[in-house]
Amino acid sequence: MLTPKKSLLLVLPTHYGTDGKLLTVKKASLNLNLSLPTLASLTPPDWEVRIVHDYMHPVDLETPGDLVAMTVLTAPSSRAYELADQFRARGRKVVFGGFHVWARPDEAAQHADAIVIGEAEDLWPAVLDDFLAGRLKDRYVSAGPVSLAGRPAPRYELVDKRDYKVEVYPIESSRGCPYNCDYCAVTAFHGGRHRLRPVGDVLRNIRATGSRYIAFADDNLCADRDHALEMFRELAKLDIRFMAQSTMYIADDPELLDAAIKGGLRMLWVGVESIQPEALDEVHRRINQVEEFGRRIEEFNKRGLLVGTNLIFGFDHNTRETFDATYDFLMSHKVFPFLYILTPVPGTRLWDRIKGEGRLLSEDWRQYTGYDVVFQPKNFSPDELRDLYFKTVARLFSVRNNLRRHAPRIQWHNLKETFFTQVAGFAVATQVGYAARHRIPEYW
Ligand code: B12
Ligand code: SF4
Repeated sequence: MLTPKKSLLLVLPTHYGTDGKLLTVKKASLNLNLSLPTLASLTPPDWEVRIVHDYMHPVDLETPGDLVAMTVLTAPSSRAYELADQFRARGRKVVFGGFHVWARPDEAAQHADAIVIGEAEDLWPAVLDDFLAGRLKDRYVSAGPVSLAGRPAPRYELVDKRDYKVEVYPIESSRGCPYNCDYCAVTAFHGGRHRLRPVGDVLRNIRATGSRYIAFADDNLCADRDHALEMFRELAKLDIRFMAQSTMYIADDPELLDAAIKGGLRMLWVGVESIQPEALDEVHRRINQVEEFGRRIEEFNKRGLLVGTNLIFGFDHNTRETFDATYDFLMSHKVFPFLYILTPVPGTRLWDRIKGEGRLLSEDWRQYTGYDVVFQPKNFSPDELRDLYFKTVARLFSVRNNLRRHAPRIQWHNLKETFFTQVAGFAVATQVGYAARHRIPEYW
């Protein structure tokens, strides 16, 4: 007789927006979550696995699942705790993992039957075995950076494609980052090591998606030049289109940049973070040379790339003038800006400093979205900073500015070619602009 399969419910919790309401959307633009398809791929085949994205399908507490596991970042942690408490009140066992659990293990442990600190690869099968044997431990701690070689392909088929406007598959070619900026949790979490996946494994994963559209989840795709170049040359044989994050240094290396584009790079995210050198020094972001920004962005623009730039407001060196100067800079370079309010996330050096200086105003994680002010800024009141931020985003993403940025690059006679970047970019930009104008939570 066949034993019935055990079932595992994997949950991506949503978060609360700046309006205090739980954020739910009918459809989001892109699925970039890789944690749950990865966890599913590490789960033995005798388990039935289901993935729920709470953003589109607020979790039904009656959903079957002998075991419930959630991935927990800081902003969605309040929602994760709420859901876990309700599941546990119904007698269900809950396991947590992810960055917030690593940063705040004692807090997370109050809401779960077990927590996993660090990477899942070498621990997850043991957690499941312990659950089946009725001896789940309170805490599992990863022994250190795992090897990325020979890992199975993430199980994307468990994510409902209909929840997303553009079909794109997140893939990793490396983990960690060789740099160590004060506001970033990556280097501390990954133990300061930048690890590579063999190029053959990456290609195998890409082929397994059956899609041409890929988003690299790496923090810095080109941190290892030889690995990146080898991969780009192989990608060129697959006829795919991809988006990725890299430092701006790739602009200074035409051989690498051209190989990336030949391999299918169409949208590049770079961390500008601030156009003020003093602000970058303040958070020990030593890799950006402000005087080179314009030239480097032009290298990307002249090759037809859509350039997404992350920028942060709220540094001690920011003044009211910073907002207008940043607006002018971004408009003159026609980049696709993503703007955040500086947020001291637990587990980072920025958190230690702000807390140590007595400037932390809130430890309510619902506010840790990057769109709210949780610490006392130096040159503004929290309300002023919030106000200037929202006004700048709304200005940058006005319908007119969106059109000015995207329309010239759309090849109307060949929408298929530009769909992935310009048309999808335009769709995201419209959503961000709307959210900023109405000051409602944003999930793209
Ligand atoms: C892709 C990405 C996104 C995507 C998708 C996010 C998502 N929820 O999946 C998007 C663009 C939507 C996004 C948004 C944000 N992000 Co983000 N993002 C990333 C990025 C670059 C890659 C994540 C990834 O796919 N990694 C690969 C997977 C396989 O690794 P993983 O998720 O860490 O999972 C492993 C372990 O952590 C563990 N694990 C994870 N979950 C679980 C669960 C269980 C049960 C177990 C056992 C184990 C386990 O096992 C996995 C395998 O080893 C990371 C940086 C990074 N290097 O991780 C930042 C990062 C996760 N993001 C971060 C932040 C701050 C944000 C935003 C707040 C930014 C903003 N202001 O908008 C929002 C918050 C979104 C939200 N509401 O959750 C921070 C998180 C810090 C924190 N403590 O929360 C990170 C670490 C970046 C940083 N510089 O510090 N992000
Ligand atoms: S370069 Fe990017 S990923 Fe690396 S430490 Fe700085 S912010 Fe984090």
